[in-house]
Amino acid sequence: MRRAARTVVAVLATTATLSFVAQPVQAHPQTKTLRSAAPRDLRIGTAVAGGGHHVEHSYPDPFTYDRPYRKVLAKEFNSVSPENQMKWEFIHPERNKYNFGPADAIVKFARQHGQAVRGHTLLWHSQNPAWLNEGTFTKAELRSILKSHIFTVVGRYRGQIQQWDVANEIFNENGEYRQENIWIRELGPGIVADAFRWAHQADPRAQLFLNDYGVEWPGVKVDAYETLAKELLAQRVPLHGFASQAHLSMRYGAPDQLAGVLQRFDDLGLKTAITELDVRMDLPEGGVPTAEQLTTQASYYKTALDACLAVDDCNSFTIWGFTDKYSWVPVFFPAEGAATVMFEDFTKKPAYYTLRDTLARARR
Ligand code: 9MR
Repeated sequence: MRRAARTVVAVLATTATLSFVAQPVQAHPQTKTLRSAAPRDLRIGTAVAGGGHHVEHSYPDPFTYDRPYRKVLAKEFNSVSPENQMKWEFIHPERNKYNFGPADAIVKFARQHGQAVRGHTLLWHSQNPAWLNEGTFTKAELRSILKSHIFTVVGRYRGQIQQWDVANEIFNENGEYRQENIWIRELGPGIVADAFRWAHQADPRAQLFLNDYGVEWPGVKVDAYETLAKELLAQRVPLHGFASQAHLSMRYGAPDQLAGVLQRFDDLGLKTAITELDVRMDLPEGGVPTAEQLTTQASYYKTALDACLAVDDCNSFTIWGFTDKYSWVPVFFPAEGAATVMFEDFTKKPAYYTLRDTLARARR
């Protein structure tokens, strides 16, 4: 379908050139924002800043209190992913206590602004609460804790979450199950299938995903996911998608093999998605990226978007925050930064315009 759209654009462009159309000024009148430029079958998303590293900063919760931020969030995106607000340590801080307020607010905002929500995440090794990490539980108890968490959280937002990252980062760089994942270590890898089954029972309409970083190029990690996906599908486990987070660094080159990776999962009948794209760079002294760096960054963003556009069932393209003001990158990679598509004052970088133009061209 997207191929057909490109043909139409080409034909129109030819016609316009030949007949010298009087008012060519608004070549893409629909291209004012990312969401309005995008093909109708592609959601354009962002992480919604809050929790996690933001807690260490002196600013108040960005999603709740930064009005200009909220305005851009509503205007530019038609999908949102809670950056931390649905993670275990945030939403389930004590064994018998859930903290739904912040996640509820995001889901409500999304409803008001015609946005889909990507739920993140249910089974992960990181950002688990102390009561879970440090508790002493039997295997049966752990299993029932996970099951009841999934039924409670997925059930609460039943019908309101388009895609759930059910299993996040379950393999290490060698393609082995991560032993620091409490669920896998204590209950064995079979727990992954159960998590998908429980999430599906709790919300039969949500699309259920495997999600990871370091899968932008072929290698043992991608192989591990492909093998797992085949196994789960053969067992009729409700797995619907595979997602590449795509946290990129200009140190390691453009994601020029991403389309091929996504295609392998599309070939299995799965949906694919880009879920956490950002492109960090080594900042010069003074912290301001050079024009050349911004151009290279834009080209990486475009390569990632092109990969998604090239694959039939890649219907969700999410960047991990849209402004450097709140990016996680400088906190975790002190020498690097400027990873998002807008500067701290929300002015747009070349990466923003490149994404918008590429979306507009791909739109039917
Ligand atoms: O952006 C998130 C940041 O606020 C948290 O402090 C951090 C802690 O692990 O997690 C960040 O988000 C991660 C996401 O949930 C999973 N993939 C990697 C992301 C960047 O670390």
